[in-house]
Amino acid sequence: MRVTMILRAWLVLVFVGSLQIASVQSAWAEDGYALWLRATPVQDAGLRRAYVKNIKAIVVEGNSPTLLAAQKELSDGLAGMLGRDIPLVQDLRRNGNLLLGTPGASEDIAGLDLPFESLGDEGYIIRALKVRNKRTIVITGNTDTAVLYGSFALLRHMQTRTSLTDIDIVSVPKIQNRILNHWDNMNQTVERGYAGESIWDWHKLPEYKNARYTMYARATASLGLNGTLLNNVNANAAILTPVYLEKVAALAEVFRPYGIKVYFSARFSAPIEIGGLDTADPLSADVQKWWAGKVAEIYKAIPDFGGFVVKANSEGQPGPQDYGRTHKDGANMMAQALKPHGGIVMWRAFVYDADNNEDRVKQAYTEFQPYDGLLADNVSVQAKNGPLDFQPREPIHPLFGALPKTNMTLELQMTKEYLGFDTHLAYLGPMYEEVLKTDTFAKGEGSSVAKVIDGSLFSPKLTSIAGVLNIGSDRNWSGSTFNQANWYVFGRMAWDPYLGAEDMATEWTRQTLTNDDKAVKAIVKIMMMSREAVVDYMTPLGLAHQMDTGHHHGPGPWVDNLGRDDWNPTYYHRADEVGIGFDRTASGSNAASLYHEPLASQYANIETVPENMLLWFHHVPWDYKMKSGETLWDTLVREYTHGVSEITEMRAIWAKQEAYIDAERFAEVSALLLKQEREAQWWRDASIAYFQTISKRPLPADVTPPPLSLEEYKKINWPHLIGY
Ligand code: BDP
Repeated sequence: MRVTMILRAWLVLVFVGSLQIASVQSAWAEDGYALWLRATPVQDAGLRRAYVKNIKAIVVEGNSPTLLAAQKELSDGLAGMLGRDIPLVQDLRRNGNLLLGTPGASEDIAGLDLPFESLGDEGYIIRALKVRNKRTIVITGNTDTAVLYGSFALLRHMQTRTSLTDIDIVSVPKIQNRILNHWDNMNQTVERGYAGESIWDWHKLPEYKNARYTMYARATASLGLNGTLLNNVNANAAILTPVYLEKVAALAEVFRPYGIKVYFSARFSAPIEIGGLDTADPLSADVQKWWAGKVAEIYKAIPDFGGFVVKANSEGQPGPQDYGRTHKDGANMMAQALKPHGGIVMWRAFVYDADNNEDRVKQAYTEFQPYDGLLADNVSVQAKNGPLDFQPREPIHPLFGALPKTNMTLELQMTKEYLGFDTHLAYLGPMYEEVLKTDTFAKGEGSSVAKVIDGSLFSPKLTSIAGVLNIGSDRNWSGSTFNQANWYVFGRMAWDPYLGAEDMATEWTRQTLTNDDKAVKAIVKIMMMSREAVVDYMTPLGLAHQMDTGHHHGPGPWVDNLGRDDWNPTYYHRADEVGIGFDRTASGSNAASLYHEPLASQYANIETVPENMLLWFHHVPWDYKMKSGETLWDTLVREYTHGVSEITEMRAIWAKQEAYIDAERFAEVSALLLKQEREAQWWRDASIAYFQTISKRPLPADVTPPPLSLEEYKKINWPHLIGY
């Protein structure tokens, strides 16, 4: 009896002690480095007891590096959450087992009645059941990588404090290639990067592998992403040289256990720059031979290499058109080199030409649509979500739904080049959801972009999604706490493009910030308001590309002197004494006609176009009556103003969360929201000051006028910004 009491007291001490260690550790770690992989102690005693009852021991059937990684995630995560070590055992205990493995390696698992045939290579099952009559939670799939994904999913389940009793999850990725795109230069700067330097320390590789690489792989795999493009699409051919291949091989070794393949941006003129040829013409036999040899060399160093992304004949990059050839010729030539090794080419559709006067948002369609059915089956056309360039809001790219016989990759941007860099809080989940849910009507109603991308609409051979990442050497990875949520939501939606933005915000908040129900609700509210607020104070009602030159920080609607017409904000807003907006109907560029019906007519008709895209498609008189009954001019002013007041409200909501958030991140977010409010005000004031000189109309009576003159706003400039 006494022995039992002493034992109990000791256990309590150990438990409390480990909780304290865990919280000291987490207090130390709350600088954001741990991302959403924080396994903090479960405070609810009942839930904790239930977890402990369900998981008393871990059994791993197999010893591959991937399974060891899965086991380590579970051991560390469970210890953090439950305050005790969960032993790793060889055999199933009486009850409360966590059993990991594939049916190929485990007889016990092979004997279970589970739907393995529906899982493919990466899908997983987590199910509470009896194995040899012992209560067990099994995490399984057809490959060790699938088991790793399932392990992360179980931890996510517990980090969001969901019950494990009767857990039954079957999850299969809907898109095959789920790829992060780094726009990282070889000198460690990052194009459009606002979170420090590139995390790839090329100088120290291959000898020194920074611990960050493993952490990066863990975070990436925890979301189910399976590829990473290491270098900027404005590519340097150096990455294809032996010195760098050795460095990349070292990175690939770190990533391999986590199921992550590496990809390169391949510079089209590499045969000249590093190959000693005098041409990069895709139809030249020498060029073809060079690429075939180069690809073989890459696969020798990195046997599971994923393939190339190519930005060609766009913004000054070399490409097949330099030799009178086409994108099709270029893409198919590279595809041929990769084909014997199982590699793929993602050929970017972000093309527009200095000598082409066609509306920029039509050019990619004009270039690529005629190639439908003519591209090799290991080529995928990679198009940005909208036809212009990652603006706060754009309609979908008309190529989605226009290439039924072509593989397509959707490219999203996590780095907020046009949405306030690292400082403005703009959760992009709602934008991604808006894009994915948009109906292309390519095969009648119900032909969403998600269905184009996941292959369920046209059954392409490859399905892919890419996201331009927002991380760097900053301790918190993304330059700000909330920017981490964009990496998170991209990854989760890449796995399943039908997931909801709000659910993902909730998941992220619970894992990253707090599990207090009220605080979670408040924080998710802020997140869900944020992107629309940015749209309102930067580019309301379908305006686009109003950012200042080059760096894209702050307003520049007056800019009209750049080298190309379609780099100027004035080209996009077209404000004159009559009205504002870009006529993309039949009387203008007719870009609306590139969409399938009924979308084309809906956009082309000023009465039916969604108001949030009005000025994208129409040149609208200042006095046009909006649905609210107010004029366009008054509405425009109100939208800008509303954007600012949304940030004020977000700040007020955040201020009330102090008790639930660690001091470091609370202070950081508070400070950045203040900066955002000031900059939103600047955006609003400068934009109104400028457009009023053209509309020549008074502001609505209840609206505060901008405090400075237009000339003063024009003088604000930022000569030392990073990221471009
Ligand atoms: C634009 C960026 C530029 C990129 C380009 C691209 O301003 O830095 O190189 O997109 O996607 O948004 O190629």
